[in-house]
Amino acid sequence: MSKSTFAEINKYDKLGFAFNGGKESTVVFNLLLNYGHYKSVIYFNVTSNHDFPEIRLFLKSVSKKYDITILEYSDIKEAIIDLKDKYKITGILMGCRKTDPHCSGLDIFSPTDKSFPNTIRINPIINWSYKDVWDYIEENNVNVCKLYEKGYTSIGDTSNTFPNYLLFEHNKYKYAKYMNIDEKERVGRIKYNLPIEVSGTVVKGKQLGRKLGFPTANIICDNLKLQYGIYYGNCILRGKTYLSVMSWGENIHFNETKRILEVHILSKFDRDFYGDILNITITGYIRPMIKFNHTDLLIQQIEQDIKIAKHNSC
Ligand code: ADP
Ligand code: RBF
Ligand code: MG
Repeated sequence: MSKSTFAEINKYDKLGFAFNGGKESTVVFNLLLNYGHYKSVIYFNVTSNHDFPEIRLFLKSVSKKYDITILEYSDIKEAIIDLKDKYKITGILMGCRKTDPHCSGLDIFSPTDKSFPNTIRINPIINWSYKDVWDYIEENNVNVCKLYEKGYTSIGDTSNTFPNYLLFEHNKYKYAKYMNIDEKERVGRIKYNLPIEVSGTVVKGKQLGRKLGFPTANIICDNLKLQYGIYYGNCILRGKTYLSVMSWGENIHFNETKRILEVHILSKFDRDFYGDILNITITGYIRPMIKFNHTDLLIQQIEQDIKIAKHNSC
């Protein structure tokens, strides 16, 4: 991104700006303040019932500080139609980067896809890396949403976005800019929305969980719509509710190919409870399933998962 890019952008008569309060749109807003005509832009955001309160607060504070109005829509296509119709916009500024889903083919100026109302998407930071974004934020003292201080590296909404487990150290999350593996930016985001409730009977397995130090109640649930990974939540056993960590999928560390839900309850029990029913509510996501180089590393990571579950659920 250079000044000359903004010279091109400034030729557009009336621009919309998809300002969602995430780090990229905040950087584009800052570029607009420095090089563009921010007062003549039409700001909008596509909101949902699951928006983070921190994002709402952040957008409110920006709109107050810079005296801008941010229009709210519930659907992006509806938004484009309305902005074209009412405000005669000829393009939309966005904070997309190539590493975002469906964005690898985009350039700084790209028309909308055939399935969208026709306009030009303008992506000033399309070629920036995760590190580029944080370097800019730091160099320009840009104020970003508080969620980035709580371990989030990429933000969707409360049903599908969790802190990045790679930032969890010494029982707390580090600031987002300290996550230094660009490809792991979206590791806290999932495809299906939480919470999810699932019930099942505890079945017997190879009894390996207890050898690792983490007995897991195994539940067969073939129709669980959830991406494989490590989660936390509550489970009710014989009328009592317990905090639990769970793994869902194939235990690739042990070359297993059968998918299974395993629940490790964070409480000690005197005896087994095979045959009992567990009512499970999965409330949070921790990380993907991993094949480690050594089983000791799996054990260490499970200890860390438990700390994350306790930290995130209080
Ligand atoms: P399996 O391979 O049969 O699942 P595990 O070694 O994983 O064997 O042990 C799980 C069993 O241990 C559970 O089915 C349950 O009956 C019992 N158990 C005891 N304490 C716990 C706990 N804290 N969390 C889950 N299961 C536990
Ligand atoms: N299995 C894996 O193959 N990879 C993992 O990263 C992994 N993480 C787990 C994290 C937690 C919190 C729990 C409870 C289990 C995890 N498992 C994982 C499943 C583990 O392999 C399984 O519980 C044992 O093999 C006993 O069945
Ligand atoms: Mg088990």
